[in-house]
Parts: sequence; structure tokens; C-alpha cells
Amino acid sequence: MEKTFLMVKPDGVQRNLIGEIVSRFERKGFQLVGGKLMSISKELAEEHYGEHKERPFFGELVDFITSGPVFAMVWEGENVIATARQMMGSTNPKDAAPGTIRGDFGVTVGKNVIHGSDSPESAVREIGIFFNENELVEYKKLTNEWIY
Ligand code: 3AN
Repeated sequence: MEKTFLMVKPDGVQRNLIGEIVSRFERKGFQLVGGKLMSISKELAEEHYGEHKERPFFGELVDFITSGPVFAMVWEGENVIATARQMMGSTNPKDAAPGTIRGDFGVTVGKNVIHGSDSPESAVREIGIFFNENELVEYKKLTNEWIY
């Protein structure tokens, strides 16, 4: 089953949006297989955003993502990579449709609330740099009488 890496950025954590964001992916029907509140070191930030090294906003990007805790997650489900990107909305919140996470909660392109892997290759890479294998939990949804 496909997996993706999603992360509530420092602005989302400061604005108490972790629950709202987790809830959207739960209600959609995806399964949370890993999650942790963590601080990102400068080294990890530079590795994560490696593809943007030459962009003029690289320094800003690293400073922002290391400015406060983030909530890192791995989600699983059919087409979860592309669907999560749709649910996040466009990179620049001014172009993100209402109903998307960035459309509903974001204002500026730098502080756009959430990160999500953009391809199967980046999902594998990003899950690998943020999570150890033993932090990912594979489990079946039960259909017992005690689940309402
Ligand atoms: P996405 O996060 O939607 O995949 P990317 O990969 O193009 O977008 O950009 C990575 C991150 O860089 C974005 N999440 C955004 O916060 C930041 N970013 C993109 N463009 C700019 C910009 N012009 N100025 C500042 N930050 C930017």
C-alpha cells in the first residue's frame, strides 16, 4: 500500500492545527502509521530541502522549518501521495482552493502550514530521513463490536 510523508510545519503547530489536519486525513479514510512532534536540526532541514538548495529562498526555508516544532507523519492508503497533495492545495495559499488545508488556513507561501511528498521517490526518501523502521506501525483496522 502506498505511503506518504506529511508534516505540519512550525506555523501549523503554533496555530494549534495538528488535530484539524490529522482529522482531515483520518476522515478521508487514510491510515496513520507513524507520527511524532519533533524539532528539525539545520542538517536535517538542509537534507530534506536539498532539491531547493539553489533557490533564492533556501535560507529562509531552512530558518523557518527549524524555528519551532513540527509534527511529522506517515500516512498510508490508495493513491495517498497525490490525494494528500490535492487535500493540501497549491503551494502558494493565495492560489489554493477553499476546502484545501492551505486554502483554508494559509496566507503566505513561506508559511503554508503543511508539507507533503510530491512523488513516490520523494515519499520513500522523506520517510527514510524522518522515521526509523521501528517507528512505523502496520496494523489492520478492526471491525469489532467495540468500535462504534
Ligand atoms: P510544495 O511544498 O507544495 O511541494 P515546493 O516543493 O515548490 O512546494 O516548495 C517547497 C517549500 O518552499 C514550500 N512548501 C514553500 O513553503 C517554500 N517556498 C516555495 N516557493 C517559495 C517562495 N517563493 N518564497 C518562499 N518560500 C517558498
